[in-house]
Amino acid sequence: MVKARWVRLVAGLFVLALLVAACSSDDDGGSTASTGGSTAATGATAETGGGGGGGTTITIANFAFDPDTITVSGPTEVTVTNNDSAAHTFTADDGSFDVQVDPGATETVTVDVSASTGFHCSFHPQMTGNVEVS
Ligand SMILES: [Cu+2]
Repeated sequence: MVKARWVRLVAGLFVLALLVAACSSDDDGGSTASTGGSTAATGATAETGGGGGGGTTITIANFAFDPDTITVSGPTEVTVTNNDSAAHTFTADDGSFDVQVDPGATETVTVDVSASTGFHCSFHPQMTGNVEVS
């Protein structure tokens, strides 16, 4: 008789525990939702990355720009990496942008030109290229 009452009590506690557990997992659902929110924020960051992806990359190697012609439409971030052992610059013929890129370094400059222009390296006049506006 006492044993049966125990069993009922334990069974009752067990059901109670299940209910609490169920509530807890609802809470987990809630925090999963807020995790989703921060994932959305990360998505916004990815969008920014996408904008950067719209940028252009130029590599300098063997005293030459590669590619030596880039096309922009509106202000464009251009990332220039110098793989040479000499310093170079990425300089607009019209002076609208000018950045020095040391050996092994990467620099980013905003190219904002309204008309096509040439660019060059200030140190090595034979290094030239063109920005075309689309
Ligand atoms: Cu140079």
